[in-house]
Amino acid sequence: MFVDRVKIEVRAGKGGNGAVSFRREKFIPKGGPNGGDGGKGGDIIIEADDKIGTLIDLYNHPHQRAKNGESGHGSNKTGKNGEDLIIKVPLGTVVEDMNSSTTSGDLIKNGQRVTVVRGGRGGLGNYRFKSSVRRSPRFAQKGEPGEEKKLCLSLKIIADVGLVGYPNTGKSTLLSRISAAKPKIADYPFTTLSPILGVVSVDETKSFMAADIPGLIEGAHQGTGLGDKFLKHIERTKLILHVIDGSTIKKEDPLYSFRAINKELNNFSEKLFKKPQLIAINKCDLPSFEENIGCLKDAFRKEGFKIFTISALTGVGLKTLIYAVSSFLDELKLKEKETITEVLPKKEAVYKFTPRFEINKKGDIYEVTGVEIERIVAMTNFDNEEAIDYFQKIIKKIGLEKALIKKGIKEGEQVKIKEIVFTFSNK
Ligand SMILES: Nc1nc2c(ncn2[C@@H]2O[C@H](COP(=O)(O)OP(=O)(O)OP(=O)(O)O)[C@@H](O)[C@H]2O)c(=O)[nH]1
Ligand SMILES: [Mg+2]
Repeated sequence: MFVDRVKIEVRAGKGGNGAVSFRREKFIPKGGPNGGDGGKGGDIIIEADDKIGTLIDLYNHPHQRAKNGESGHGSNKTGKNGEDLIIKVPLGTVVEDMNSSTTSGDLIKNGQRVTVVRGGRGGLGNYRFKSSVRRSPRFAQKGEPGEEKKLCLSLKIIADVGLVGYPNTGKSTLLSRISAAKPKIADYPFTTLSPILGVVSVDETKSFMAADIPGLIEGAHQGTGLGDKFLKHIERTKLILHVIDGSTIKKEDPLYSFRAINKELNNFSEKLFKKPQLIAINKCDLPSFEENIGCLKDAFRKEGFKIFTISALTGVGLKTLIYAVSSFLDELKLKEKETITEVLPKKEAVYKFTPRFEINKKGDIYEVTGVEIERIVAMTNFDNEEAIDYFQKIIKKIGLEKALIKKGIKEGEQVKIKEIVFTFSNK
């Protein structure tokens, strides 16, 4: 199955908890605190890999988790970091964050990576809380939760050349002849059901990538045949190789199928329609080809297109065609800089000022939200009184206490941060 769009949920690893521990040495009755920090949680990284062709693995496993960090140990030993999770995807995968609908990555080169969620920091061990007034802290921080995101991954194949044409014109036969790809070939329309890539060697030093897509017919944009849903896969190609079956044409209008396909391209996107096209007139080994080629040549000449007569079956004309495609691509390379900026639009970074917290009164409860404060709550062990004391100090330090008073909070009223509810007191 060819899967080119998946929705997945990713969760980075939680940081390990900090340890509470004290030195126990001979002859030292009361050792100091030595609980180590927790390890960092694993990140989740998405990496483009040219050996992968579809997003099927993610379709089957839409929940992806990275490993948690390990808890800290005594003797100030930090816990082990959680291993990062690397998800491999095909070249041309675009990663979108579904909540903010921002593109977090457009993976167009082999090995290119994007970190989509970060693992939580490890909680601090108790030795970190030692101070002149707190000689033996009996609490440590919990690990920070890992980031979570819902992502949408969609694949837009990266190829230099896209093969388009009516069904049965010989696109797959052509790809199988000029590359090592093994697409299905048969004498009926719509043999090819999903895009197939092949590397075409021009000579020892040069090659290009060609993509064979399912055949198109009139009305593809309305879903006729296999529809136009595969056209997005050739949106990023530099050149279209339009394959025409020279053995069967409408005598009264030799360019009928050519125009019909172009109409579908235009209906899909103007950008696609405006891509340069080379024309390959196939099946020159068949007798009926001879009858048609004259008027086809005339018609294309009038339209200003360059044509190549070939037989994908016997191999006639394929070398000339490959060289022509390759030199065309070379010429385009000069303009490549523009193409690259088109593929990777330079987005202006928008820096939003995020307040440290926000207070909203809901009924009788003051609800506090904010990334930083929620993180502090998640990392506090509320079963431990010393940790609670420490938490109260932090609340004061970041100005939350003052802000609550300003909002009109009274002694004994309730404050909620995430799932923690506590009673306000500033005595
Ligand atoms: N005689 C002859 N037959 C050819 C040639 N090229 C392809 N064929 C035949 O045409 C039929 C269709 O070929 P495919 O390569 O499957 O055509 P396609 O354009 O990929 O078709 P779809 O995938 O359905 O769009 C097969 O029976 C091929 O053997 C050629 O150059 N000469
Ligand atoms: Mg085919």
